[in-house]
Amino acid sequence: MDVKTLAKELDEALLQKREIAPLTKTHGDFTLSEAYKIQEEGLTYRLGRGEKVVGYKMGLTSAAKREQMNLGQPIYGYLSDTMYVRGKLKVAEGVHPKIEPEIAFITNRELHGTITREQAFDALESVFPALEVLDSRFVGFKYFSLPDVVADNCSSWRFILGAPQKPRDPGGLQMRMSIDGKAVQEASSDAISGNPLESLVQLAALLPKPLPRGSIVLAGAATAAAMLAPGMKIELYIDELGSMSVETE
Ligand code: OOG
Ligand code: MG
Repeated sequence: MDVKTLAKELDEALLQKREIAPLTKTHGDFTLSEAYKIQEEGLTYRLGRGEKVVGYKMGLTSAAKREQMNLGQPIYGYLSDTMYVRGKLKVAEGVHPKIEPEIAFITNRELHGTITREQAFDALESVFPALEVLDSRFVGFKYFSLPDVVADNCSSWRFILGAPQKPRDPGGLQMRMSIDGKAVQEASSDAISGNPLESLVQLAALLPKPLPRGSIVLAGAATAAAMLAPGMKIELYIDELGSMSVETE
């Protein structure tokens, strides 16, 4: 298993909008820590193209997501400035994108290592309703292993933030995602590890280096993701945090 070869294969698939077989199928098994090395190597290509890291995403923090992907533990990936969508979401720029309801934070201090939920709360600069758009590089977006997903930056592709809200406990909030006016997914924010603040606790513990102040953090989806097509309007309503929407083309 060569970290550079695998990272290059994923990066080319990303640039060419091409599906590839799961890396563990073509190159044999590798460990989760090797997978994070592939993820990091992949990031160097993107930094070389001028992208900047603006934060991190947590994934598989809800039982609904772990069941949808048949994978078992929370993982993280990076978010770059070019992944942040402010206008319409262009579905054709991806392979088979899916959207999911999340809560996001911006942090007001550096975080690293073991922190409590209270310390995570004190580190909130703002809280947002957020949508993550996933797009796996792997065929059919399924039947891959945890190391495959982590190497592929945890399927992260685009994200959208609603209006920033003052720091508040993000637990116990009802979340509803609708597509073209029809509710497609609904859950309490507690579906995210019991409280979305736990995602910040988990990220600080998992990251090998400090999480910088001012980072955007996606807490992970509260429900399974929904397939996207051009011409859709996706809305997310979260109690106390308000509504946001994005249109696809
Ligand atoms: C892995 C990424 C999971 C989440 O919010 O749970 C994720 C995947 O579903 O491909 O982003
Ligand atoms: Mg997600």
